[in-house]
Amino acid sequence: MTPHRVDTKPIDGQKPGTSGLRKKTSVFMSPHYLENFVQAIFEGTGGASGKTYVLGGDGRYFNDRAAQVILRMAAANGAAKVIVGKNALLSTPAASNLIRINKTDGGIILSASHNPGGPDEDFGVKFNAANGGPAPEGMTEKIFEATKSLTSYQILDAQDVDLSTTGEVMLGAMQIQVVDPVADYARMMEKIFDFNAIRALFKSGFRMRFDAMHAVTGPYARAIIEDELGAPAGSVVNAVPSPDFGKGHPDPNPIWAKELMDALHAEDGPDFGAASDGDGDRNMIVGHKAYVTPSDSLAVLAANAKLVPAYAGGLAGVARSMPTSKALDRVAESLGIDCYETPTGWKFFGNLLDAGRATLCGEESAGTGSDHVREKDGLWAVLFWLNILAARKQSVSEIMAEHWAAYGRNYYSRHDYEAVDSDAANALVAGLRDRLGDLPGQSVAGLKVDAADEFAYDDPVDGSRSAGQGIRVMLEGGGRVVFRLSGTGTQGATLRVYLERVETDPARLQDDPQEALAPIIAAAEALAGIKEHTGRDAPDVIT
Ligand code: G16
Repeated sequence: MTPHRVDTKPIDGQKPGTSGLRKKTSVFMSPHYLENFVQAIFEGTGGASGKTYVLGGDGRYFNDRAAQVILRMAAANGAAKVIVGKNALLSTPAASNLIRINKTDGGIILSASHNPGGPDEDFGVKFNAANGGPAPEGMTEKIFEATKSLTSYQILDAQDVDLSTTGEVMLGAMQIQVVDPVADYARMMEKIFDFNAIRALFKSGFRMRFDAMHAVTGPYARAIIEDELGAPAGSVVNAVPSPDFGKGHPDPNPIWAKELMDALHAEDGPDFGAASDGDGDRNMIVGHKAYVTPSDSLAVLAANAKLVPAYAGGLAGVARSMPTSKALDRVAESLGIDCYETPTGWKFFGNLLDAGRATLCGEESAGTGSDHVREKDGLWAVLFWLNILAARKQSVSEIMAEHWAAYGRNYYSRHDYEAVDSDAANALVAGLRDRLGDLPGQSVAGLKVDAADEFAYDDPVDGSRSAGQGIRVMLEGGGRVVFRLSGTGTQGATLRVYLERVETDPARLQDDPQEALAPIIAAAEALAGIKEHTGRDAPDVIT
């Protein structure tokens, strides 16, 4: 087994986005593409020599091949050890946990999250730092810089490593430890939640359906929800990870998890439904005939955190990404704790969690998590809800109704325009940016603009500044529109329009969100000229 150096040239466009580098699978499979990026990860983070890493992915097409390449490259670059999930599988939160409990130097996670998988779909690689969280911007910049000057990469000439059985094996001078992807994660969940209360809930006849969407959480959910907590067999569906996610789109929202929505809206449907995404960090929560938006879910978790053993002592603070609704802010205010507003991207929560300023964090994009790891965690959010349901002995819709009665309801929706021409999307944002100074005081579709800006974040822990994080327009009466271009798409641009309005009238708390938001939707169109710029009459996805 000889390490050798392969000559290469920089490849354009290897700039990590909101969450690592995501491209079409065929791009990642093209000559030197994966190898260049992995070498850049090593070089951009001070070299691999003597280091220990965690490695795993969501099982999508090319996951297995990419893992073998990365192992050979880690060995050739002098890494001391790689801890890898059996069959190269690890959910993102489980990888974060392994990085932390083994005090490794970081981890490489193979996933394009909720994007579909397959030879014609998407693949992704992200690097997580030693705290278990996504590489912060300073680090991804260094990785990107390294991609621009590569002249060679190092790889070992070797056979594939058998990753199908747990145990230790050597690859050249590097140790590989193949671990059960579920065991340590399940142990952590048991320490956080009241498993006995949840067991009693299932014993009482409570029915749930967890849709793993043919992705990585299947084995985790089966082991924890069915085997440990006693939910009847069959409560977890679509539980076997498949390389193309059963030809589906592993994005837990009412559109892509329609099967689950239908089941929960049937007369005799289960009491509780949940889903997770490709790599297990996102979640969707739905009660019987009651969909809970991610923003509302975050607020409910914060308001009920004391019911969970690990958070019974109270929350240090909470944080949400800027486009996430302000439902969380109202809970934080009543708890008397800080609520931080960060740019989109889990990496921005890392410093707040490390510094002990925030305990719970969340995003409108179906991500919720806490200081137990440094990633959002889909199954954790589901167990949190189960813990609350077990403690409160109420239905999801009763809990929501009481929550809105206490705090008001932040009607919220996100409209996505996908695969829009990039120039057109940039022109739309540039047009808004140019008018920011003039907007306050103007009336748009009958609503007065209170304030408008482009969001910039000054990290209170390390003082770094992240600018250009979305256009915000605040409307009279607590309404808000945010315009942002996604940082995770792989085709053209995705325009996200985030719409929000607060309602405190007790008689108006159960309206249809799209109807409740109609004035805000009209204001968004009037502000940005979405139809004119994108040529689209309606969004592709409404969540
Ligand atoms: C990633 C990030 C999230 C972000 C989401 C959407 O999630 O980790 O922080 O909210 O993308 O980002 P964007 O609006 O830029 O597409 P995931 O689950 O895809 O890793």
